[in-house]
Amino acid sequence: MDASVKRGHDAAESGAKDRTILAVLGATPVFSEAIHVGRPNIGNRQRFLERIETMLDRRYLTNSGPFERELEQRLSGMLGVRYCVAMCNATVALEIAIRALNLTGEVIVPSFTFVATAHALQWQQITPVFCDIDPLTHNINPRKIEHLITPRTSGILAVHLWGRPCAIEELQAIADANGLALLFDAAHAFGCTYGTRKIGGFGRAEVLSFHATKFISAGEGGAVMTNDAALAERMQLMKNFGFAGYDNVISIGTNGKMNELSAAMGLTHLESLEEFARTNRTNFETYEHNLGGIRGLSLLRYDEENSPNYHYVVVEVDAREFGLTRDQLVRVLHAENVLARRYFYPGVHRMEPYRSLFPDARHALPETEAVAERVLVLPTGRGVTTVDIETICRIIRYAAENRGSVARALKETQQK
Ligand code: T4K
Repeated sequence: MDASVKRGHDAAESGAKDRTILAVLGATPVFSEAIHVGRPNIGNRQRFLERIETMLDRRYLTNSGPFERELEQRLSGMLGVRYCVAMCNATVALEIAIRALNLTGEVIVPSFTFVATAHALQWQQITPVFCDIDPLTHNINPRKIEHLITPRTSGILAVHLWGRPCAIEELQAIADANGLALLFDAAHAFGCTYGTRKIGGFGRAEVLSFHATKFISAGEGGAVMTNDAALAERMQLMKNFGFAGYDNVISIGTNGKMNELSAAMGLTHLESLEEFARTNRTNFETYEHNLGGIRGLSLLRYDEENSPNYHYVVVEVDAREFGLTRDQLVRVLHAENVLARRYFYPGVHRMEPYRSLFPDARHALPETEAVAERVLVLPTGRGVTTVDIETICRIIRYAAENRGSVARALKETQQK
């Protein structure tokens, strides 16, 4: 029996269903092992091992190897985008795309994202100018962009958060009207669409992540997708120190190459894409069914029209209605070994170096601040079972129903 399946059975058999007490109220944690957000999806082991054998046989481990090139071709074909430049991770891919696009000065970016989005700019002395989000979509709010544009602004870096596409047309119109480059951080959006068009082909370029915790993983990995031949060529050079051939360096560069081990894993996981998507969807529906009717707790919905990958199960906690704050609920879940995450708390503007550089940023980011206090990401993927999810939902429901005693117990433990 798969470890996670066994764990689910244990939880069910140990009476999780009828538990009248939570770990924060003194009971034994319902899960004996931690349940993580971001447990990697693992594809066909045999196919992966065969590829590793092939890699060893041909003694080609990195530097534009056959698997890396095959992955680039597969991704271009699949997403209908002319060029794909595979990289070692999405952070370096963002840095290289930003540099190859000649972005300078200031770039407008949401603060409600993983810190890498802003770091990729600041790392190269480009100022991230934080823009507020739309509280419904959690994506950058196009209506808040124009007043942030200054003579130093060179681009907009938008994020398709949770795999839900940004307001792409509005963003493109603003970029065009102001002569700005539009770049997308599509780290969450692999396999998703904007209506009928696949994410990957919008703006000047889009950046994908194949980190271990992502929908399709290469262990570590990323890629930049673009329809611009000259841009793709610049990025291919930049990811390999600027080498155009033996002993011939023709541009500034770094080491952004994807190694063959990662490419082999990426290719293998691509073959399981539909299976992973099905699991994510079933998990999402299990959460939807079991969290229904809990006051003050809302599950972030996906629009079928945009072919969601359902890779993130995101809930928002309205503390007044729910009776506990999001952070109190996190403590309840962590006590049960359910390591729910507060992505992307507290907002990049409250992390260093941005907190020191822009101490007043929060005044212009009211929606970011509010959403960062409400959001909680729950475990999904193939590492959790339906029974695990039902148990997690029961914990949440029970906490809501016993909010008074839970709040008192949490206060007492905090005072100790
Ligand atoms: N843009 C956006 C919008 C992003 O979300 C990200 C990355 C990037 C850009 C940059 O992409 P990359 O350069 O990474 O390709 C994690 C990931 O490290 C990060 O890739 C991801 N976003 C972010 C949302 O989540 P942490 O700091 O939360 O990771 P960590 O180590 O806490 O891992 C999450 C959980 O997953 C752990 O509790 C344990 C579990 N886990 C993790 C790994 C790596 C496993 O069970 N096995 C594993 O192998 O950032």
